[in-house]
Amino acid sequence: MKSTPIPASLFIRNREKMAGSLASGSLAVIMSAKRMPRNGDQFYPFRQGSDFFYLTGINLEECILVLCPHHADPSLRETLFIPKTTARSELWSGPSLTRKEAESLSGIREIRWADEVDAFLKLVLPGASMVYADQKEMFENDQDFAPLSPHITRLRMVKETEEVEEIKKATRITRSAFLKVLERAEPGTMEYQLEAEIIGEFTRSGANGHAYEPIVASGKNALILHYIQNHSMCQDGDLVLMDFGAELNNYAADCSRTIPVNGRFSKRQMELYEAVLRVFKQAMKMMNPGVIMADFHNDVGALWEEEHLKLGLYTSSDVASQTKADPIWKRYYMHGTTHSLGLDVHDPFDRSQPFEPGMVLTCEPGIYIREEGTGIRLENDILITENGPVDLMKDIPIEAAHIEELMSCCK
Ligand SMILES: [Mn+2]
Repeated sequence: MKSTPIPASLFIRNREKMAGSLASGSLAVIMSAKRMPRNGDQFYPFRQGSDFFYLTGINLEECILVLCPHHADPSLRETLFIPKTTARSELWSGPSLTRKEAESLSGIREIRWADEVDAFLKLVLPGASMVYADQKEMFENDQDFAPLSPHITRLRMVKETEEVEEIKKATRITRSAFLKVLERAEPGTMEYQLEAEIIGEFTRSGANGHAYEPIVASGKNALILHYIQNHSMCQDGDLVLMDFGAELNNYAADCSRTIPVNGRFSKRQMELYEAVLRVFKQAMKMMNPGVIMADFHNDVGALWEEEHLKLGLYTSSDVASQTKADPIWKRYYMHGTTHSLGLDVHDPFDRSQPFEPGMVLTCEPGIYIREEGTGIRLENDILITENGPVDLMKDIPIEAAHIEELMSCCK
């Protein structure tokens, strides 16, 4: 990790919460992610499994966490197995984690070598009332295992202060990357050159990299919701929609901004942009405890209906003939308004549950008009609190006039 590790107190608390949610006398086995082969002797960059990281703070492959939270012998309640460094692995990859380091990162006292796990499981499995596993193969083929993910999902939905801090750091890096983009964008710039500004700033700032494949979509490309080719030239008079976010200590930021390539919104672009910004601001205000995600999305759809009418995209007689199953606003707004954010850019979330203080959710309305070849989306990360929504990206320029000013002054 390039950044300061998260204090072990977070992972200790996460395991305590986990223990409270598991059946009495049960045991849980959680595996680290594997290195994924790329080609020949090469591997994709390693990214720890989010559930494993949530419970351990460890960024290492071939690790296994065994929790027997209610075991009579306290020394068997939490055991982390890590791979032993060999002379060969040390020569090629340098020293791996020592047991002392694993202990200080995770707060787990019992750190053992991975080759001891079989013997350990033989010792603790027979007494377990139930076994939870995080690997699908295990609980799908074997009825003796129960899936762990519903329990972790419930916990991961509400963020601890340390987690919000990491997300905030990721949003700050994302902000600097956006400022670089504003300096660089002009007619003739390639979309991938804007992407280069983003990754350049992420790398300089010590982020892991992108939290997800960035979208840099100029002109009509913005109509392709998951456009990631980023290979077109940004043309004078077009907009460029960007959806990007840094990952820091495995925590994601998720931001969308749409800017005029030449630094000035045309009259129509401004009308559309202001509509998206109005919906964004109103939608954000609705993000309060107790709200159900699907209702929130429909309420934002109703805001859109009003804006679409004002923009002349359809008429009130079109509105009168719409059906509840197929609301007319979906013509120009096809994606959801929010998702949970955390260790994953689309963090696990139980959509039947209402918003609660401590949740971090995106707010991302957009408009996509095929007839006009225009797509605009604005997206910030919002912390739900008892005292109303807190915009974690309020410092990332979003007002049209501010964007224009920044684009003119840095040219
Ligand atoms: Mn998003």
